[in-house]
Order: sequence, then structure tokens, then C-alpha cells
Amino acid sequence: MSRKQVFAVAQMGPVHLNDTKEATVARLMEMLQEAHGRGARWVVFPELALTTFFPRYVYDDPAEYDRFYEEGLPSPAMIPLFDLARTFGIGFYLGYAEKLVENGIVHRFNTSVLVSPTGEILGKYRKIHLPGTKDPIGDPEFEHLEKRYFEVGDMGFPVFKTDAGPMGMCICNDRRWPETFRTMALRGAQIFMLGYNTPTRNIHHNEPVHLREHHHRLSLESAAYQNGAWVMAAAKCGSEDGFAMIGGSSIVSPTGETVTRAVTEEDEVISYNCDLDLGAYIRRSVFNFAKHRRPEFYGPITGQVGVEMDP
Ligand code: CDT
Repeated sequence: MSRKQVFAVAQMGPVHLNDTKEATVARLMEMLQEAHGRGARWVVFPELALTTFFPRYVYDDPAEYDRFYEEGLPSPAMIPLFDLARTFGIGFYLGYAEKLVENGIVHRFNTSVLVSPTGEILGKYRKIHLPGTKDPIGDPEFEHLEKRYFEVGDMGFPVFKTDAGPMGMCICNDRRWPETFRTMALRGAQIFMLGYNTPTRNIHHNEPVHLREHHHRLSLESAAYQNGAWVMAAAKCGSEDGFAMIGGSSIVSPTGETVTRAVTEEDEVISYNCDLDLGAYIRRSVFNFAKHRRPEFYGPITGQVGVEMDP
């Protein structure tokens, strides 16, 4: 038996520093319309989808960077997208910079929201694995200041019940960490939604561009297979004011195979009619967690951060 539903991934080309949120949301809405035309029930948009990838820039004064953040859900800029999605009966994942004030203290997170096809806000995820630095390294080509502009997410890795099955979210760098996906899978997730902005150049090491794409694919495919789950991954890519980012938005099946993949570095919708029961045999057999996991030997995974060797 198969249980099919069309999923779409809406890759975005560059969003430049001076692009307006209104124009950017209009692009998202155009892709939502295309996804609707393909019969999609769910759409995944990228990380920080409403703005350029601003953590590449150095700002000191919140007055300079406040404009990149959204307050309230939907924020005023998001309302037309939320309305259109509800009209079409499409659920979606959307990445954005979140600002909130609690007890007089300002908090900022790199966040995604999951909205059901009926327009219900199912919940949020706040990025946990923030890459880069808090202080500038002094080389504008390689700045990546997520630790400056965001707090570490405080919601863990929640999983949400949806009409397509249990769904989890993560954001960009989270996908390189197997802990991300296994935690969600242990909570029952069978579909992983994620957005990313991955600079073509590694900020840590001068590695060839093909490896950036290889590691991206490797992370998605192994996460899918090792948890018997679908992975939907949406890039923001191309050259944002001269800063290049990889494309490669993908839908990966629970067998670990990329079933469809974007070929441009522009706005591009990809879609696939996913058999949502395909992962069941994997979760029943090789990755039957209840039968085969040995948590008594996994202590270092939650008990320590760095490498600790026996003397
Ligand atoms: N946005 C984001 O998390 N980007 C990171 C860049 C890391 S550079 C080593 C990513 O993992 O793609």
C-alpha cells in the first residue's frame, strides 16, 4: 500500500540587501502558486527567506539590523503569504529572523514556522546549531555572524502531527549534525523540513566548491536513510550582492535517494509525489529503534561536547 502526497520545495535565488520584503514575499507567493498548480499539499521555503543572508554583515547597533527581523506571527510582511496558502489549502515551512520582547528583554532567534494546510500555526523551531562567530573575524569575504545576531534556540527539536504524518523542522547547519535528525526521529518524525543559506566558500577551511555540495547532499541522504524519513530541503542561493551560496534544493526519500533536485540558482519550484509510507519498512527493520538501539553506550553524545579520551 502507498499513501501519496505532493510536496514542493521552493528554492529562492538571491535576495539583495536593498530588496524590499514586499517584493521578496511576492516571489514566495508566485512559487506558492506554482506549487499549487502542481497539486502540492506542502511547500518548504528557505531559511531567513524574507531577507538577504544578513549575518554576513557586521552591525553594532540594533537600529541598523532590526529591519531584518519579524515580530508577531504572522508578521505584517508575512500576512499575504499566509492568506494565499490558506486559500490554496497548502501547508508550509518558512524560515525567518524572529524578534520578541519578554519581560523587557529582547530575544532574537533564527526561526522557522510550520503552518498546516488549513492555516493553523502548528509551531516554531529555533535554530540550535548556530555556525560562525559572535565577533567579526575581520575578513568581509568570510564573515558569518549568526552567533552575534541570534541566541541558541530554546525549543529543542519539536515534532508536529500533520495530515502527512509527524513532521520535524531544522535549519541549515543543523542538517550537518546527525543528533538533530535522530532526536526528531525518536519523537516519531517521518518528514524533515529544512531551509538553508550555505555560502559557497567554507568559512572554516578553504575547500573546493564541489565538496560544499557533496557534504550538503551527504547530510540529507544519510539523515533520510538512517531515520527512514523524507527530507525536504530548500536553499536560498546564487549571488547575494556578490556573496555566492549553493543551490541544490532537494527532496530525498527514506531510502536515502535524492528523488528530485533544483538545477538552477534562481527561484525554482521542485516537487514530488511522495509515498509517505515508504520509510515504514526501514523503521521496522534495520532502523527499528526499539529493537536495536543501545543507549547505554551512547552517553558521550549527550554527556559531553568535545572529545574526551581515556588517559
Ligand atoms: N546558514 C547556515 O547555517 N550556514 C552554514 C554555513 C556553515 S559554514 C561551515 C551551513 O551549515 O551551511
